[in-house]
Amino acid sequence: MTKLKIAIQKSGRLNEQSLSLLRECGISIDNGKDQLVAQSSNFPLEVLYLRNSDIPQYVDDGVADLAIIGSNTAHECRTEVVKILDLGFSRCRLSMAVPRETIWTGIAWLQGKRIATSYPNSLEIFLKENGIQAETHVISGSVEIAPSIGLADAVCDLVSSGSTLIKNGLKEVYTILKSEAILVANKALETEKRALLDQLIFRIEAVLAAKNNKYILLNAPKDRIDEICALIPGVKSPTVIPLGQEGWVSLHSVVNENRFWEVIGQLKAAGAEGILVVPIEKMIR
Ligand code: PRT
Repeated sequence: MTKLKIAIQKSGRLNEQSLSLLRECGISIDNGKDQLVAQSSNFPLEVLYLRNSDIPQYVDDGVADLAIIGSNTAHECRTEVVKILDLGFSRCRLSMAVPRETIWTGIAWLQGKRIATSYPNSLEIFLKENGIQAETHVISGSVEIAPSIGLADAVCDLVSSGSTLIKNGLKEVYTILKSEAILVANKALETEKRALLDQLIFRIEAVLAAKNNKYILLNAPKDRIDEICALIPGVKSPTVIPLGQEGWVSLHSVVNENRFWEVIGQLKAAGAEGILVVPIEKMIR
């Protein structure tokens, strides 16, 4: 039987949320501790647990058909993997940071400087695009200490909360790229695997759409229905159900998480009452 092989980080920041996404897609994985390969009992899927930085090469070589990696890793590794979907977790950015007391005058400040990084390819692309000649020092970990030990004038590193930079007396001065977890695939999947991938994409999209939307129920005066429906048009159109009380209806719809607070204010102003907001488990458009 044809199976898809998906590579997931063995341990680290991406591991837990990658597995939890598969679980939310209804895929059970026999997850024996310290296993390098695990099987799904209810979907033709094999999980390969690998180091994050090795994953793009395995996908490029076809050892794995798919993978979940940070988009920064895809950018850093010079491989030809195909991005399938943004997954919306493990958000971070690759940034330039300099000692706090530095008077940063813009990218040109980097001219002739020493920059420490674990991401030399991404840094090289950035420097080239901006016509900067600088000396790159490749360090595999704790890049943030490089300026304080006199190894570099600046660092190019991943930042999420920014607290590591602050603790090390650095300030973030320029974002080179933004990153989040993505699903990638080998560029030449055979037809049967492509069909399995389509099934997986369908499930992931349903999970992501549910996370990004809320089910909303409210009571509205009958004469304000059009105004309120225009605020929460939903997937096709809202459901309108008459209430026992004359002149009122109950209105059900779906609202995007990003617009939620803005819309609630507008709904109240339009006369909506008794607003209930409920999470959605899966959403298929
Ligand atoms: O060993 P292996 O190759 O498997 O792992 P790795 O060292 O590449 O991975 P890991 O687990 O550190 O990171 C995996 C992925 O998580 C990265 O490729 C990013 O896509 C994503 N990610 C998200 C991050 C961060 N946020 C992050 N903050 N990766 C690293 N960091 C580090 C950063 O390097 C710095 O040391 O966290 C520190 C900064 O964090 P803040 O919160 O203090 O700003």
